[in-house]
Amino acid sequence: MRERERLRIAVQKSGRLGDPSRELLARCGLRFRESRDKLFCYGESMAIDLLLVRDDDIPGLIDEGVCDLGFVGRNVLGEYMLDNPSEHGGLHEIQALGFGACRLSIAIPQESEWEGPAQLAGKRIATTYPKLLCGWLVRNNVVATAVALSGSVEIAPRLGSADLICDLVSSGATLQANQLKEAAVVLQSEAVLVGAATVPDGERGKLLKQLLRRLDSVRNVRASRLVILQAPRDAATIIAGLLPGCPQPTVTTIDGMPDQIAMQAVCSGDVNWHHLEAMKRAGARSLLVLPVEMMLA
Ligand code: PRT
Ligand code: ZN
Repeated sequence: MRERERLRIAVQKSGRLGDPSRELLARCGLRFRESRDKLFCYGESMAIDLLLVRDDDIPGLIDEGVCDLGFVGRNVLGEYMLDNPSEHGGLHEIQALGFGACRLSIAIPQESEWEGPAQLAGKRIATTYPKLLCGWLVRNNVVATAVALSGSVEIAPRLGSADLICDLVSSGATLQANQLKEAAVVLQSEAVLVGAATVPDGERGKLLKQLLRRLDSVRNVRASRLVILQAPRDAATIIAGLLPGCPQPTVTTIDGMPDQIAMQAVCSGDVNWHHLEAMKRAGARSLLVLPVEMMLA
């Protein structure tokens, strides 16, 4: 069989992760043409295509070599990896993507007190993530039963099929609506980029590395701000020390004002009013904070 030359990424078709995943790829400069059945997107700007699928299928598609990369929740990836110790060299989380944050948590009835893992002994816990739950129970020396369900976990206690639940939580509103409360976090999750443990050879390998560099850059840009200011020359060192993220600022002279400087710096992380006020007290003026659109080191 001829080696596939185009890189293929598995993305959730609909649901919580579909849109943010595709937005992130668009920010990396990738443009696609969707097939009529909306299951395949042909990469027009680079030889990178998308397969639009259910999130649960993403780890398997990479494991089988159908796709090279995927955007999926750490919860889905973690459960798959525990369930399928791979014959194909394994999958790995390449990087966290900063969206889709949630927790896989054990929830107990609102009226119960949480006294620690030991109180779960002998209980039946309904979950869609039995392997992750069992791992947590073992690590906490608790003998309890994971009742594997494919959905509607939160109603299991009312139906009598379980005593407690272990489910994904973000705002906590669903737990509250079911008279439950979060007791212990089994896994902190968010969307992650997953790939095979071995990088493909040839053209696909080059594309993969190029895409990872762009994803890194998009992530850095998101967390970066360009700070521009003017200040007396003798305050420059103090002001540079107040810039968040310890950047190396560029300092230039201002024509006709030998005792004044202009400074600009790309700061990583949050630049807030507190930072600006501290710089102003140190002598800075004409302070500007701008978002960064693109960055290539
Ligand atoms: O159809 P497909 O199988 O592709 O989608 P799906 O229905 O299985 O997945 P989807 O789109 O619901 O979730 C995809 C991924 O988003 C999950 O695997 C998580 O990694 C992540 N994610 C982030 C969440 C949540 N937040 C979340 N809140 N997944 C599910 N929920 C559920 C939660 O279990 C609760 O029942 O949403 C409900 C509301 O949460 P609260 O706490 O805000 O009330
Ligand atoms: Zn799913």
